[in-house]
Amino acid sequence: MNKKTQVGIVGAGPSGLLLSHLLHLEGIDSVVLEARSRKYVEERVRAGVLEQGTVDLLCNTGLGDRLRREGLEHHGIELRFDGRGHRIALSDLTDGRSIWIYGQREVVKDLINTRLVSDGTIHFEVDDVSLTGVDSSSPALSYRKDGTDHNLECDFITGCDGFHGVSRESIPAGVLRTYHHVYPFGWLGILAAVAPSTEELIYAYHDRGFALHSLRSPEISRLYIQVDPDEDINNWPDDRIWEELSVRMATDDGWKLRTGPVLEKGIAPMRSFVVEPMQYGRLFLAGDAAHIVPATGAKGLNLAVHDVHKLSRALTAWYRRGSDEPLKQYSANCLDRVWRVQDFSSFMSLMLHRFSGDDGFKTRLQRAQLKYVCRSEAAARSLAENYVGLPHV
Ligand code: RFL
Ligand code: PHB
Repeated sequence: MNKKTQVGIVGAGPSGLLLSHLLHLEGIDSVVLEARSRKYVEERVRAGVLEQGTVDLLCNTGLGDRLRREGLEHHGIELRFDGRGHRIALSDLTDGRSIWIYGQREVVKDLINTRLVSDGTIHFEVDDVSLTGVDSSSPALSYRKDGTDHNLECDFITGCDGFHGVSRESIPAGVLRTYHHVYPFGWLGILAAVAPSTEELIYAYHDRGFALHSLRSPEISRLYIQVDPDEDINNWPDDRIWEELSVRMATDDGWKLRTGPVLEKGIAPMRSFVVEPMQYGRLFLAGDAAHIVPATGAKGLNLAVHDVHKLSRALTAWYRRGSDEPLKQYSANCLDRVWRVQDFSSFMSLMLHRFSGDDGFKTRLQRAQLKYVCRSEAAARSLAENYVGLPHV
C-alpha cells in the first residue's frame, strides 16, 4: 500500500512521540512507526529526572496536567561519601531552577494519549522498516504491518529509533564520524514497591562501588548499584541487591534503607556515544539514535527533548517560510549541547564510580573532587547548573 505524509518518524520513544506532537501543534502531518507494542513502550522503565527546561516545554505544549499533579519537584540532591551526606542545593545555586521526578513511562503514556486524542498516527508492531532516497527530495519508509507491505512517501524522515535503530545504519559508510566510549561498569537497577528512604536523590560513592537512590513516587523507589558490565543478573537475588545497597549507602549516624518487593530489575551498560553530523540529506537523527550519555548525569531523555524541539522549529521554518537555514544548522546546534552534556555526564561518572585495578590514585582524585564540590560554592554551582540543565547551550 502506498501512503504519504510530511514527516516520517521512526521510533515511538520520547523523541519520536514528542516530535510528532510538536509538529502537530504547527499543523505539520507525521506518521510514527514503532517496532514494539504500545504496552511495551509504555512500560519500559528508564529515565526519571526531568530538567527544568524539559518540564517547561512539556507544560507549555499541553502535556503538563498529570506531570504537575503527580510529578515531584526537587530542589536538591545529596552526594554521600565517607559515611556522610552533603546536600547540593540545586535551586539556591541556580536562581530557583529545579528538577522534576516523573518517569519516562509517564511521559510516554501522556504523549501517546495526546497524539491519539488528536487523531495522530502511530503504527505499533511494524516490521522491517527501511529507509530509501534519504539523499533525494523524495525519501520513503517501507515497512510491514500485519503481514502487508507498506510504502510511506515523506518530505523528511526523522530517525528517533534509539541506539539500536535502523535509521543511523542506513546512512552510507564514511558520512558519519562516530565517537564511542564504553565505561568499565554497568548499572543494576531495580524498581521497588517501597516508600523512598530519602526525600532527595542520593548519589553514593563507596569503596565497593557507586549506588544511587532515586524514586518514582511516594510509594515507589528506584535504586541502582554499579556492577561489572558483563555481570549476570541471575547472580543478584533481591536480598543480595538490598544488602549491597545498604552497605554502599550506610552513614555514620545509622541511616536506614527501607526494603520492599522488587517489581523490575535489569542491567544497563554505560557508554558515551555521538555521531556527527546528526543529518544526512533529508534524514535527521534525534535522541539516542544520535547520542548516548552515561546515566550518571540523568540527561539522555532531556537531550532527546532538546533535539526534537530544535528539529520541530527547523521543520516549521521550512514549511512556513520555505527557509532551509535552520535545518542546515540543526546538527551543529544540537551537538553544542550534546558535547556539554557528554562532558558533564562523564564528569559525574568518573567522580562517582570505582575503577577496578586502581592503585589508589584515582580514588584519591575522586575524594578530592567530591570534597571540592561539597566545600566550594563555585564548584557546587557548576554541578548544579549542569544538573538542572543549562538554559542557553
Ligand atoms: P528510545 O527511548 O530508545 O526510543 C526509540 C524507539 O525506537 C524503537 N525502534 C524502532 N522502531 C521501528 N523500527 C525499528 N527498526 C526500530 N528500532 C528501534 C524502539 O522500540 C523505541 O521505542 O530513544 P529516544 O526516544 O531517543 O529516548 C531516549 C531516552 O529513552 C534515553 O535517553 C533515556 O532513557 C536515558 N536515561 C535517562 N535520561 C534522562 O534524561 N534522565 C534520567 O534520569 C535517565 N535515566 C536513562 C536513565 C537510561 C537508562 N538506561 C536504560 C540506559 C536510566 C537508565 C538506567
Ligand atoms: C532514575 O530515577 O532512573 C535516575 C535518576 C538519576 C540518574 C539516573 C537515573 O542519574
